Amino acid sequence: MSSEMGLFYVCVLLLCCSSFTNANLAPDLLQLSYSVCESVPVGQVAFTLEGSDPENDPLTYALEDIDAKYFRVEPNTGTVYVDASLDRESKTVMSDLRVIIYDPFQSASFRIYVVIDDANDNRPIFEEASYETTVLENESLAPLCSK
Ligand SMILES: [Ca+2]
Ligand SMILES: [Ca+2]
Ligand SMILES: [Ca+2]
Repeated sequence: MSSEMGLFYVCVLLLCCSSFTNANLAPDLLQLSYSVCESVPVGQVAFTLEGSDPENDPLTYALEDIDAKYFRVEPNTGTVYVDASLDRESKTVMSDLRVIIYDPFQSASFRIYVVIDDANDNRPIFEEASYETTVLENESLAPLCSK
């Protein structure tokens, strides 16, 4: 047997060994994009993470990266709560966000996107600082002004 063939068999053996020790497969995340309305207050449920695992291992969840500060995840259930007030007018999509799912042996990381849905939460903006109109002297002002 040539030394090259010997090396080949060693590699195959190592691959077998490493796949044996990795026999427990990493969990998967079923959904990568979510949406939550900007009107959902702090402390309320935003969405729920759902992982699956080939061995049905118990899973725990964590959120990481910059946009994780807006949310809090319950590690054992995957329920995600709003943790800082959301504002679609300043940020429409949270994309700097990763979910880490752990089973007892493995972990897996997934980048997720959270679209912030619009609520009608802004007063109308007047384009002019003041508006002028003409009112006749003998016209009743009752419908226009209130005391
Ligand atoms: Ca597993
Ligand atoms: Ca807003
Ligand atoms: Ca809005």
